[in-house]
Order: sequence, then C-alpha cells, then structure tokens
Amino acid sequence: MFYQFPEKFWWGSAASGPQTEGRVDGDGKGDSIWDMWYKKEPTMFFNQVGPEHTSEVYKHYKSDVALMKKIGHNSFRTSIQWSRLIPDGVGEVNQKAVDFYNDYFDSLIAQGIEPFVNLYHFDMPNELQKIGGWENRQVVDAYVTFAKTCFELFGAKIRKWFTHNEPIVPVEAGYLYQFHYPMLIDMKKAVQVAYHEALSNALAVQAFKAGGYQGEIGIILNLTPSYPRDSNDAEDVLAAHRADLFFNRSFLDVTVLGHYPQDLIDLIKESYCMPETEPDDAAIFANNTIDLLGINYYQPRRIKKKESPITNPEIPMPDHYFDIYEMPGRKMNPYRGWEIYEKGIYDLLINVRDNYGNISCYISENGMGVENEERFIQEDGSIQDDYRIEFVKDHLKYVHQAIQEGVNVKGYHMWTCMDNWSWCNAYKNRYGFISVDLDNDYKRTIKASGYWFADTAMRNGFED
Ligand code: BGP
Repeated sequence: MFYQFPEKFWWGSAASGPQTEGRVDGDGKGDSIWDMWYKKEPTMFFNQVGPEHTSEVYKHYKSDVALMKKIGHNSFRTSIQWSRLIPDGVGEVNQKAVDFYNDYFDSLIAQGIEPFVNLYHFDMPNELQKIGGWENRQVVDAYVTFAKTCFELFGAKIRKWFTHNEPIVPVEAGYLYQFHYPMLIDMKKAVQVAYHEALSNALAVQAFKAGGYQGEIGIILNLTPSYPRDSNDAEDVLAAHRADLFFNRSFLDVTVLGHYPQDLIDLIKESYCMPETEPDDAAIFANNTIDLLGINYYQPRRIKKKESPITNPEIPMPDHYFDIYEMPGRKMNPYRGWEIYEKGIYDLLINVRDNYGNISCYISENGMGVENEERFIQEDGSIQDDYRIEFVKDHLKYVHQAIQEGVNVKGYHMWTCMDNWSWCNAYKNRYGFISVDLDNDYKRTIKASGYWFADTAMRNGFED
C-alpha cells in the first residue's frame, strides 16, 4: 500500500543549538549550564565528551544545509542558544551570534527549507543559574526579554516559533531524578521550575502577539502516553491518570487550554509543593495559549498502582502515586533502554484531537538512538540503518491513520538530522540521518535512512 500524506506536509528533522553548534575561539558565546557543568565534572559525560565541539555546525552550517536539502527536508528545527545571543543571560547582545543565526536561517530559506526556531532547549545561561535559574521569577523576565530580542532580530524571516522544547525535562532531570544539572531531589523546587517555565511560555506568546509578528508560536512537549497495566483495575487506572497529570498534562493543559487540571493542583497541594504565584498569573495563562503544538514521541509510560514501599515518605515525589510497570514482551530499543510502541503516536494524536480542540500540531521529534552504528557501515562509507527506516515507517503509518481520522497534524520531524551530542550520553547513541565521524574531522555521510527519507519526502509518502 502507498501511504500518501497531505500536500505541503512538513518533512524534516529537529536539532538544538547546544547539541550541534559547538564553540570556536572568539565566537562571543557565554557559558550555559552545560559548559559550566562539563568544566566542573567531565566524568558525568559519556567518554568525557563535552559540549565544546558537538557536531561543529557553527563551522559547517552551509554545507550541512546543503545535505539537508539532499535528504528531502522542507523544514528544520533548531534552537537559538540564549547564552550565545546574550552571553550573560541579560544585557548585551553578541553581534557574532546575530550574524551566525541570520546566515544560518538565510541559508536554509535559500534552499527551500523553512527554519522552525525554538528558544529554550535545556540551556540556561550559567549567569542566570547562579541566581537559581527557573526557580527564580526574575529569570522569567530575563527569558521574555530574550524572546522579544529574538522576535525583533529574526521575526522578519521566521514564521514558526517555539518557546520551549520539553519543559518537563529540566523539571524531572534537574529537580527530581538527577540526570541534569543541578541534580537535586526537591519536588517543591521542581514545581516552581515547571510553573515558571509555563509562565515564561505564556508571556512570550503575549509578547509575540503584542509585537504583531507574522507566523505562529507554539511549544514542543514530549508526551508519553500513560497506559495502566490493567485497564479494568481502578487503582491501576487512577495511577496511570496521575502519572499523566504529572508528566503530560502539567504543560499540555496550561499551554493549550490555558489552565491547570484541578486534580493536578490537588495532588500538588497534598504534597505541600504549591508554587509561589501572583494574582494576575491565571489570566496570563488563560489569555495566552499557543497556536501550534509540537509533539515529541519516543516511548510510552506503563503504570501500575503503587506496590513498592515508599522509602522516604517525608520527601514528596510524583512516584509516591504510582509504580512503573515493565510489561512482559515489550519491544525495546536496547541501547537507549526505551520501549518502542508505535501506536503510542496515534493515541497521543487522537487525544489532542478529542481533548485539546484538535489544535494544529506536528510530530516534532521521533527517533531511535543506536550504539556502534559503525557495525553497519558499507563499502561506500554509508551506514545501512534499516532498523531506523523500519522505525520511521512504523510510526508514520500511525500518523497517516490519525490524519485519515481528522487529526490536524501537519508534519513529521525526525530526531535528528545528523548525529549529535546527547547531553550526558554525549555521542553514545546515534540518532541522525547523517553520520558524523568524530575521529575524522567531523566528516558527514548520509545514511541509508537519509536516502529513504529523501525519497519519501519527494513522493510525499512511501510504499509498504
Ligand atoms: C529529546 C530531546 C533531545 C534529544 C532526544 C534524544 O528528549 O529533546 O534533545 O536529546 O530526546 O534523547 P537522548 O539524547 O536522551 O538519547
């Protein structure tokens, strides 16, 4: 069967500034928390590979854009690094960054690739982390100034803006489960961070509309559909609902509907973790919802009722309300340790259609990180990543079905264009359509999946 996608479907990929650009002497970039953390604790990073080079896109963006064209992109998302544009987080703008982003975006546009621009991808300027980062409401103001600066500088050429990528990640990684800086376990602070990120989204949307800029503004959320172990067991169902509240609806409701779910507020109250707020905030949320929702989908979250003992009842944690369920026979990506469940993408999209006003949306990330891909290298130097082609096809079929059923889904972006630096995992798992050889001057080579994607984009669909 041929899976035909609608006209003008967005085919492309996503990346971020901190994971791709790298730094060069004299580029004027300030430190983000990643630069600072690597200097302090390099052993936290796989093979001690840090953010200083990443994939050297800062040097190679012109030829990289030509490769994107070659693999069929009509759109591409990256992020503006706050610490590159405004090295101290507030204050002076770095002209070299302005020139770089202008030229990068112009190069994309010249190739017929629409740049989608995100403003925050886990990369707090270190100067602002010193005053607490998202814990501090002053940082919300600083972010809004940064966002306005970006609209002003690049608004004439950018038509798709995103305020945040996966805002739940700084919350869970930095303040609950210790996999990103500042590595705390503190649910009260976690809630405050989440609240301030959501507020910064609403205020940036407000500034965008007030400025009369063209195009749309949205947010990118990593949604993890929450499935109960046994859908006939009321306690499993309640536990799954609560996990959904904490990890999906904490951002989905407030950004799309303009308010928090009452049962999430009740859980936060019960945990004594209510954030500090100001009286006008509710109206700011209600009046500044997004135009466009980016959905990152990697894995489902399978849940059962709380069966394991709570080891530290005095330290509130979301998982006091549920346990993770390891479903027997689940299909896994063994490298990343994430379940592969293709139908999850469809369930998410149907939920957005039915419960979120069928808001305009797209798949902003989906992908498969694999270790030691050199195993699959061919004589011509390209990687034969058939598993990635299968992965994309199997997800796209469900996206196709969702479109048939009326979901307003406008595109599919793969994570990622070329292998890039995955935070503490550095270059362990490779995700790209294009490989990057770190030992050979960062040489780029298109993988089999890149050629497959080019063909799919050209035909606006694929045969299977
Ligand atoms: C998403 C992030 C990306 C990217 C990707 C792959 O959560 O938006 O920045 O890194 O996941 O995950 P990882 O890098 O953890 O393997």
